[in-house]
Amino acid sequence: MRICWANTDNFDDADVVIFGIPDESKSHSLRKGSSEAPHKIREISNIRDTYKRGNEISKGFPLGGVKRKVYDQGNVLRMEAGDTADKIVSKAKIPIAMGGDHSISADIIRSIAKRCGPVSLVYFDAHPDFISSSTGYYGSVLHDVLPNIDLKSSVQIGIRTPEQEEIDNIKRYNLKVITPLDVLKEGIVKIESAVLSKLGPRVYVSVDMDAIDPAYAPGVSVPVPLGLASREVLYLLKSIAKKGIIGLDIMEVCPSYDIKDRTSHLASRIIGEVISSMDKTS
Ligand SMILES: [Mn+2]
Repeated sequence: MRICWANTDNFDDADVVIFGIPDESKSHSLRKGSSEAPHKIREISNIRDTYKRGNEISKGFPLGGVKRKVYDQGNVLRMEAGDTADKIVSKAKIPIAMGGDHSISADIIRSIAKRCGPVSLVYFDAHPDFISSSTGYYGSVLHDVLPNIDLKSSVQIGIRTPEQEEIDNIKRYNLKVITPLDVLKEGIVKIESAVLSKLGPRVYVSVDMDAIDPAYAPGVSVPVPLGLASREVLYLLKSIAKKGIIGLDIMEVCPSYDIKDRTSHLASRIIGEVISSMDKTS
């Protein structure tokens, strides 16, 4: 099954290539099931983001439409994620990866940075994932990719439950962090300009769905209350996508803990909206 935004069966024709990584082996969460996310997001996108009249099936597009050519190449193994992203970027296409646990992002970022140079990382997450005393898992992503990102032009958004070690690392590396309360206080337009003005020429966006409040996204591996509203994340994502991104991932959806598939539906819509905004006009 392909995600409903897919509109070409030909990799070579595509501007955007979507792939899934159904793997949660580097998660420490007691809530198992993020490996089910790629399948569930595709399934829900075909059920909820489409409308049926008799035998006719029509998609519920973002208002700007989806003009880019989108190819869904199916799922790959964790060990193939880096090479898959590299192959897509090497053909000047934009990869969109669906996890799986968040540590997969490290493989993708490493491989894109190797080809294109250090990236400006926009990291939506409730957790900084900036543990350095342990590596190669979903809590150490930031530390694992330090050589592959341009810290000065990187930012974390949605952070609200750092461990002491992570607070120390944020200070030590002078990483820009925007909390949900910052967004509330400053307002989304001010936050938008702060983020956009920070970014360099190569922007990679990683979305841990737990950045969003569990009221909107209950089906995640490590939920934390007091998060961002889904529209705040969407507003920033669309704005960053308009400026231009080199790649995107959507991680940590956990369908087995979801309520009526609303988190998978949200992930599907976010993917459609981001692709729509790549055209700069919508
Ligand atoms: Mn994370």
